[in-house]
Amino acid sequence: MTTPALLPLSGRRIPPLNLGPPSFPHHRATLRLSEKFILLLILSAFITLCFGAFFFLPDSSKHKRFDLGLEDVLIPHVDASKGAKNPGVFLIHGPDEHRHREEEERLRNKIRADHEKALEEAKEKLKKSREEIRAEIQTEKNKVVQEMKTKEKKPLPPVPIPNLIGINGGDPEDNDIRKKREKIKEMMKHAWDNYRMYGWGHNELRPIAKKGHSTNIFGSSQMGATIVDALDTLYIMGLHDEFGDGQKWIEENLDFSVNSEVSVFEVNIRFIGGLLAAYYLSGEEIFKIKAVQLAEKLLPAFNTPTGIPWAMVNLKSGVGRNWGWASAGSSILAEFGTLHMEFVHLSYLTGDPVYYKKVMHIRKLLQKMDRPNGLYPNYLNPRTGRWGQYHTSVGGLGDSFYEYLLKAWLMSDKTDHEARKMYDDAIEAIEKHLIKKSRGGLTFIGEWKNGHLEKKMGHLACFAGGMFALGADGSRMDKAGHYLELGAEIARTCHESYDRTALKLGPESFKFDGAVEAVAVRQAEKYYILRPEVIETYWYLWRFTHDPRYRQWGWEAALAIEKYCRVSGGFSGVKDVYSSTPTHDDVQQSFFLAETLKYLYLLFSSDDLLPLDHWVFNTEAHPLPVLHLANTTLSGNPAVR
Ligand code: DMJ
Repeated sequence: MTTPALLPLSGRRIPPLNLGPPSFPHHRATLRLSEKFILLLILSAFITLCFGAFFFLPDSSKHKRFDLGLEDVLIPHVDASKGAKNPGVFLIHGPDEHRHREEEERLRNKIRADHEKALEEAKEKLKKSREEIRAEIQTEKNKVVQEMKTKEKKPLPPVPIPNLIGINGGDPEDNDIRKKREKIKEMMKHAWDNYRMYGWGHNELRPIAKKGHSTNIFGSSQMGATIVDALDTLYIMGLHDEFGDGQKWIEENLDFSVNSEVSVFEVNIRFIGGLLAAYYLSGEEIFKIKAVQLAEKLLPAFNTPTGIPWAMVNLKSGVGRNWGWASAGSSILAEFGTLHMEFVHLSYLTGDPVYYKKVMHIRKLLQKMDRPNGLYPNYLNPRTGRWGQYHTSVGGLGDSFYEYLLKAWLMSDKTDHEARKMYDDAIEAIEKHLIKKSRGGLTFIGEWKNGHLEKKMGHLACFAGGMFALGADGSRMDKAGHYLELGAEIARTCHESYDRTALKLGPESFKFDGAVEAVAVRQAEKYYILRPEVIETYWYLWRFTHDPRYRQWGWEAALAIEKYCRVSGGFSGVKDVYSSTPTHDDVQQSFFLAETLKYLYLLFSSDDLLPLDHWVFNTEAHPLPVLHLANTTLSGNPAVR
């Protein structure tokens, strides 16, 4: 059989190809790379796949339903049922064997016939004109778009929702504290209203230029980062009209099918975390749906040889890559290690184990690796699975990895012992190698770089005071008192870093070097960009000790922000905290609304607002409920609010 010469579909010529499968007359045909050829290839691949798949069909007894129960999501399935010692081996004898053979033969014949039919159809297709094929492709495309739209509208399956405790109220009894809380709420309104007025839909706000702002972490499109990040703060403050405006914008505008390369970590903690928290607090399905849509777009980032995700992913193409500045093409510990909370909740809410599996894979891989001095280096190459530079930090690049080990345990109602063990081991190594006392008696966390300790602590590392306090209960050898004390010491050091400046706001990082203690030395380290970590630590320490100093320190910080960072168009970071005449950086960071103002508000609220035995805050301060086994309602029942 000879194939007639094909009309060229494009101007580019390709060499002749041998298209003859063994069961067909051998023939050669000269083709151009065209849609026809691609179609034929796809069809042949599909048929081969079907044929092969038959021989790999798993035995139905091994099928395992992915239940929505907590155990199913949080604990990998072990099917110990049916008593088979070796479930992979099946021996069939006698008449059964004969029937089995006949059945196999029948199926083989059917597959062969289907195969030949499909090839006939493919040949038919090749006879069509270019226009006809184009029209068919267009119809197919429309069908896919239509299917996707229907899928978007389809509600997710109902799941047991944890009882939600303490999502409203928190009114303090003390009049003075109540006024302080009101002041923080007013600051939130100022930040939000100005963003609403000048930056609506943009990722962030330039409060002085009074226009939108963005950075590369959010990619090139307007994703309304401030809206998503601020939602839960608005909700707990009782700013329901503002919350409603945000919800409307999300419903009508938040679209993830954009050709934009975003940071997987930032999008996870701010967007997925923010949407999930907004869903749990308000019960509005749209937030859950958007969170899941976005999570699906992040999944291609995990397509690396090791399963350690790329730092960035293009939301449209799914192509991932790492930051150019990261050591030897590495992914960053604090980035790939800060996905667990959100991903477990995604599996919990959707019933789809894919998210859970991705983060558990990362955990297992990390467990197997050697750690120099028991410390986790900040860089890991996703192609080779080897550490990059030996640099360990509890501040930038490392921080929230440790935080998420502890919070994975808390979020599982303290049942994820593996996470707790990893946290305890890591903290012991950190205490041994990185935590020191300065000459003046300040406890600080240094950074380990190529075999020596750099006596420098970043503002970011100040969150660890709160983490040590949060992890005190449940610590090894009942060292709860020790860790609470350690948390308090870190809080004091970070307060000193604020107190030793002209503006009473902390620098980006500070040194402990001879006479220099808790002070920034380099000009490039003197800025304050509305970061939350120090106030976060005050809040945790307040909850665990009720020592009034933490409210006092928090109030000092709030007043300093009000005095030096507030401008008519919102709040701005400052470039030098040691200069009494501050220069603004003209950026209102989304985390200022998500974290800094939320922690301040909670600091001046009573403890029954978002109690810590029911809620775990993600690293962007978005509260997610503890998945209590005994505290779930039946599937489909509305959450108790
Ligand atoms: C926030 O986006 C998160 O807290 C993150 O973990 C690191 N720090 C910034 C704010 O400083």
